[in-house]
Amino acid sequence: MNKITQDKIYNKAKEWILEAGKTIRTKINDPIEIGSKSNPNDLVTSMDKNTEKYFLEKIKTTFPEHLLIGEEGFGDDVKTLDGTVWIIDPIDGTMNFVQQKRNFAISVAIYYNGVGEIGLIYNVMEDELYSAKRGEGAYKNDLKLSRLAQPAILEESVIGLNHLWLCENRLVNEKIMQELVKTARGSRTYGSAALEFAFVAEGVLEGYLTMGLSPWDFAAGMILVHEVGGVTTNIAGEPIKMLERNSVFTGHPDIHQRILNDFLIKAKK
Ligand code: 2AM
Ligand code: CA
Repeated sequence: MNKITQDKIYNKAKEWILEAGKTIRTKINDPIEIGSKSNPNDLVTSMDKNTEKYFLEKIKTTFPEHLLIGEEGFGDDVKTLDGTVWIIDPIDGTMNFVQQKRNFAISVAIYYNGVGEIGLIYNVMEDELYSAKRGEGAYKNDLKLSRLAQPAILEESVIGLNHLWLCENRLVNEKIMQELVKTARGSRTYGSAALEFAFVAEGVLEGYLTMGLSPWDFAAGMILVHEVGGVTTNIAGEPIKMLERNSVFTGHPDIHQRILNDFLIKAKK
């Protein structure tokens, strides 16, 4: 994608994500319809659906040839990443949105022929926009993110992971995961994959591990992390399949390598 096209799409995506976030903030205390999807704790609300429809309408009017993959299914039935494809999670961290009215994000990624060109993650209630264009680094609002340029060691790092990793589960040996938590300086669970990716790009989390994410949860975050020199793979260290559900491990390159070698490879069931 050439620079002029990249800038044109970026400017629109930024305008729309800020506008969508403003609408959510305005309506944050209105009554909402809450339903569930794959399991009783996998929530969806009228706000998720309306926000996705807002992006669909804007994209199809402004860029009729672009395709959309959206969590709530209003977009296109996309089978390949040929052409320009938007991958959107209208609300990432829906449980936080419902229960806490904070700690959720809108995630927007734009891929061109399979290459991540633009990543935007908007922490709606904090009014903090994480953004990246391919080849130009990543920003939190106007601040360029650069903490991943410094070396990192696990003993002084904070790692994001869901507490279910530490309970009996089918993917990893929980005892080894408990050792990881004890070895790191601290662990955190924020409940929004997009925000956890943004925090890795910012350098306030040195790593984030999760068992199962869909393209809309990781598409923008991977671009942000890549732009600051971070690494994203599945928990076996293999490349992410962009159109499938994957386990995901993203982080500072030093921490990614250490956790993979010293913990994840041994923990695999
Ligand atoms: P969501 O809020 O957009 O559904 C919660 O730990 C994180 O995992 C959120 O980013 C959530 O995204 C994501 N997630 C992915 N699949 C999920 C599922 N089946 N149930 C709940 N959260 C899921
Ligand atoms: Ca969502």
